[in-house]
Amino acid sequence: MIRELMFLCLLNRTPALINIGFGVKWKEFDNVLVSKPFTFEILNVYSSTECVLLCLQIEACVSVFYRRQHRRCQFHDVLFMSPEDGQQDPGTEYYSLTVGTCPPGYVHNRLLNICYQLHLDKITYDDGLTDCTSRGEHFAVIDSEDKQNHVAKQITLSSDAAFSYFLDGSDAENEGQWVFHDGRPMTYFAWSPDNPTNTSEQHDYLVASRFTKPFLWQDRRRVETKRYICQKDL
Ligand SMILES: [Ca+2]
Repeated sequence: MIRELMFLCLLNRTPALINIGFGVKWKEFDNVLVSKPFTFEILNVYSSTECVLLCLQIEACVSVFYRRQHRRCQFHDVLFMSPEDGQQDPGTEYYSLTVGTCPPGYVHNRLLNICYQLHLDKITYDDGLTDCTSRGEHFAVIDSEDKQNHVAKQITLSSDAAFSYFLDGSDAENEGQWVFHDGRPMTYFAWSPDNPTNTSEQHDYLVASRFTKPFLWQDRRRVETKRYICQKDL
């Protein structure tokens, strides 16, 4: 619950924008370093501004940790949501990048052209979808292995991974014919072993399951409660 409240606080506050364009400074991470795998790092970077601009040049870069005392710029392809995961490291600053119409606080993977938020409250499919659509969004569309791998990594590294997430995709209209929210047929699938089950009626809704890492899919019922991911079209 504490983690969820902290996450909500992070989302509800207005991040401080630094004055060079696209970097959003996450003040909660000041002097905290999340020591989880970074994609790579560049040394002899003399300012956080330069670090953010370097991230901007790399499409896969979602966020950066800048360690002033070491002049070290570390690039991540995920967004960290809680400084609880980090360790004290004086002089560390954290920035995420959201470019164009992707709002601050969202995960923006520019390489995959996807902009989304993880929502850590557990609710039904209908309630989650209502929340997404209230902002003009939909559940996250996973239509490639690259997106599946990215989102699975984002879930694993940025939140308590012991929960499953609703994604976009359903075969409620025609059993076995999976379509996205806009009716587009799904052609990529990352089913868990022995899924889809269709063991009873209404197993028609896509879930990234905590039971089969890295968050492979199951067909679940809309009345179950899960976390969920909302995606904003760019
Ligand atoms: Ca079904």
